[in-house]
Order: sequence, then C-alpha cells, then structure tokens
Amino acid sequence: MRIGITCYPTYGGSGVVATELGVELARRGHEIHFISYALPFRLQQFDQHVFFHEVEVLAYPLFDHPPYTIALAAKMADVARQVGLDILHVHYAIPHAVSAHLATEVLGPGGPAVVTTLHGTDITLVGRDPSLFSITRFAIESSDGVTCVSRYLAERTRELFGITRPAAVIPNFVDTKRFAPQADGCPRAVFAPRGERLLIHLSNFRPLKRIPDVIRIFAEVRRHLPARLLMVGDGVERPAAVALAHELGVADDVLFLSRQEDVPRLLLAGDLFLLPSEEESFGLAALEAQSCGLPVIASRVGGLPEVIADGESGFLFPVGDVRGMAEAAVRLLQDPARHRQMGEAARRRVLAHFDAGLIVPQYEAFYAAVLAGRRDEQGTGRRAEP
Ligand code: GMT
Repeated sequence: MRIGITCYPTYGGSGVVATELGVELARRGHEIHFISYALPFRLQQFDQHVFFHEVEVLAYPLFDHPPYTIALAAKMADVARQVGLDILHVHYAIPHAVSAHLATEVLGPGGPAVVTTLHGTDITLVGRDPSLFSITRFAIESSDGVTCVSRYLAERTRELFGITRPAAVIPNFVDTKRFAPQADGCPRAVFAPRGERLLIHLSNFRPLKRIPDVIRIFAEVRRHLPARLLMVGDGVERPAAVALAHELGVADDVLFLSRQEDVPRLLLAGDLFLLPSEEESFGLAALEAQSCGLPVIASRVGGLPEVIADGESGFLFPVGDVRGMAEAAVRLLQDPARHRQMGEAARRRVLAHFDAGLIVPQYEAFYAAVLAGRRDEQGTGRRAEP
C-alpha cells in the first residue's frame, strides 16, 4: 500500500507512535510518505520505502496566524495525486483530520481513504474546547476509519462527542529489540556514581504530568535510601520543578537532562519509572520503560491501567497520592528480589501484548478493512464500517 502519515513531528507520544508505525510498515514493504512541517524527530532510519514531504506555510503580513491547516491539506492533496496514496493516516485529530478531509474534497472520488488515530488530549482536552468541538466531531465522523490508542480513549470519545460509529482500539506499541533490558545501555555509574538507586521520569513537562509530584515522590524516597532522579524532557513546568528540588533540599540529586534522542540508553540505567499524571490516555513512556525491564509507579487514571498491571508490572495510585507512590517505591527498591521479579514481569507483559510485531499487523488489517468498506460503499451506495 501507499500510505501517507501526518503527525506532530516534535516531541510527543503521538509523533513517536506515528513515526515508528511508518518505519515498521516500510519494513513490511509498504511505501510511506510522511507529510508534516518538519522531519519527525524519531525518523532516523530512511530506506527506499520512506519519503518525507515538508509542508511550507506562506508568511504574509496580513496573516497573524499562518494558515497551516490549509497548507497541510494542499500538500496532502498534492502528494496523494503525485504518488497515488491508498491511505492517508493522520495522528492526533486537530488539525490533521480536518486537513485530511479537506484534501479528500479537493481530490474528489478516487482519493485516499482517511484513517484518524486519536491519541488523547485531542479528545480529552483540546477537542472538547468549545472553539474546536464541532469541527473535531465533524472530522472524526468524516474519517473512513478511526482508531483509539486505548479502550479508555474509545469510551471517552463516545461519551464526549456522542459518536456512535465504533472506533477500533489499537494500542500503542514498542520496538522491543531496541527497548530491551539486554541492550547496550548507558553505564549507571554516569548518573549514580555511589551506587544510588536511579528513578526516571520522561515527559513534555506539561501541567497534566504533575511534575511537582515527581519531585516530591523522589524527595520522600531519598529520605529513606540513597537515590537520584533523572528528569528527561522539557516543558513549561521545568523552572518550577528546579525550584521545588532546591526547596526540598534534593537539587544535587535531581538531574535535568532536557530532551534526549536516545531514550532506551537512559532507561536502561534506571531502576524505577515514575508517571504520576493527572490524565493519560495511554502513557507511551511507561510502556517503553517496562519494555526495558523497569517497574512503573503511576496514577490510576485514563489508559494507564491498560498499560501497567497493578501489583505485577508496577503500582497504581490515585492521582496526587504522593505518599502512597513514595512508600511503594521505597518498599520495592529495598527488596531486590521483588524489584527484579517486577521488572521481568513488566518486560514479559510488553512482549506479550505491545510488541510492534503484534500491533503493526492490526493497522495493516484495519487499512485493508477500510479500503474494502469503501469498495462496498461504492457498490451499494451505503457507508460500510471497517
Ligand atoms: O495529548 C498529549 O499529551 C499529547 C500526546 C502526544 O502527542 O504525545 O500524548 C497522548 O498520546 C500519547 C501517544 O498515544 C499517549 O501515550 C499519551 O498518554 C497521550 N497523552 C495524554 O493523554 C495526556
């Protein structure tokens, strides 16, 4: 198949998933055309099946806001026409699903089928804003097929948007060969020179990640045992987090590493992953950590219970339960046998349910069903479900 993929190319789980999906599909012989305003940051492996089409937005003094949504639609239509796309797969509804719809209108009959993957805040936060609600619902309803990254998100989409057409749940996945306990990781001594236990958090440091909770959990853990915290990523909450680490007297043991390309190397140095988010439709970083054999301590919220098996591959607590999370972390880090068992269980769980080899074929089957549904629709004049 010839597949166009649009995603946010900068840091963020939806861009990571879209990129990894494109790379995996290319490995399986499909022709992949990434269409976005910049090269997706995890796209490092070009091969003869992977192409990138940059969307350029005209700067004109009259435009206070550059018209990205329509420039993207125009580029989607151009690429579809030039290479004959079968599928246009957009990740994150806003504005990508709207641009895709517009592109298909430009192209007329015979254009690609549009598949929209909903990732999280496109539904739970941004899309439900009154300024975007009706266009988001329209874009979802006009897609030929819709997938959600968790059962939770599919349910929320039904609740919030009243969309009755079922969305397929295709969970996120990870390359378990790259994110693997036995891979060549970063030496622990770089970060923990005195043999301290190493806790890790990775995110875009937005308020919904509850970054202060990460620092508070760590400060509590460090009262009980020698430990350090790696803060990977960047975002608006970073300055407050630095200040809080000083206030709590743990600044020397909290290392802010900013954005990092080679995430597996860092994860491999760690003992425990923290994700105390307010909201999380899936929690890709928690999946990547578990794939590297790290137990995860997280909030019992959104799709996280689908990713982390409470008591088996990590521990889940109510949002904001800093004390509960800290106590669980201390107990686990003081019990090497239990810690090892949990890390192994985390890895086994990822291999059994979230390996790229299991999930990517689900997308291929979904594309095939969408295309078959379209052919039926053209035959009978009725809309078919994938
Ligand atoms: O909504 C966001 O926070 C952005 C989005 C992204 O692009 O990173 O994250 C969402 O999609 C990820 C990939 O599917 C999920 O792992 C994240 O849980 C989800 N974020 C939220 O639901 C808050």
